Amino acid sequence: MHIDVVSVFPEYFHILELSLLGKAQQSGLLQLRVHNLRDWTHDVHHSVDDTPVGGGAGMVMKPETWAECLDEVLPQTAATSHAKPILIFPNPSAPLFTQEVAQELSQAPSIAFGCGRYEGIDARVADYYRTIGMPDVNTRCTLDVREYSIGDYVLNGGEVAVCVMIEAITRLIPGFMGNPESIVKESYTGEPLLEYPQYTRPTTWRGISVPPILTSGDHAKVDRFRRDKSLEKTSVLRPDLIQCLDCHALDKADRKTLIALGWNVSGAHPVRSHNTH
Ligand code: 6GU
Repeated sequence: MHIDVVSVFPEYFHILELSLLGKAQQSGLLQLRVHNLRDWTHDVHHSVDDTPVGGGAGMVMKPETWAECLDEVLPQTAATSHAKPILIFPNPSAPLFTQEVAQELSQAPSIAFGCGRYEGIDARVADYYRTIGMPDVNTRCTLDVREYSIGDYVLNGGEVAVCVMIEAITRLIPGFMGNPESIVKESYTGEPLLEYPQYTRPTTWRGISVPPILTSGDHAKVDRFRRDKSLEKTSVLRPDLIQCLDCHALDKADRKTLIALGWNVSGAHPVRSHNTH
């Protein structure tokens, strides 16, 4: 996968050289290029922002600098594939970036990210690349322009959000993980349940023992125990995820556990029964 990132703080992306992401870059599985937006400024102060038209607090990133930069960077992003290039702007006022989105984007041959700072980028930039696309006559095509938020809180800029997105996307590229099985059972892949608690040796530590079933050697019982712990944990911490489960996809034991946790499972999706707190 080829990833281009544009930011006024390219240093933020040094963390992507660590651990598995660093290895993926060394092996060529991932090609990451980070561009400094200020390289496309022409004034002595390398200014990239201006006051908002219509008034208000803060600064807005100027469209000219972004466009000069993207006109040069995007054809490089697109060069590696015939697919419609994807351009993503992190934005706290956008749809949520979910595991499903990460899964879809992990199939893309190339992605570009444009990190806004301050009050964001002039809104015409995303609109322009969505409707008019890239300028080069040979590569002229519209882009798949998207905006995503990583959660309901505000960060100072898009850099950290883009690091999060890149990590979530690239670890799903086939061959990225040493052990691809560890992805299969994770929270949010497939059925959206939180993961059961994990333990390692010693089986008793500071007087606290691991649940004895886990050392029984009975794999069916271990699987059931873990499944029940997942359901229990999700019911307490993320009841919204339980409400999304498909009751018809639940086995008998799942239903029994959910009923005991205070859910009615006779409809299409679980609903809270009245006999609970
Ligand atoms: Cl994508 N950007 C910023 N600045 N803040 C955020 C965010 C993105 N997602 C959540 N908060």
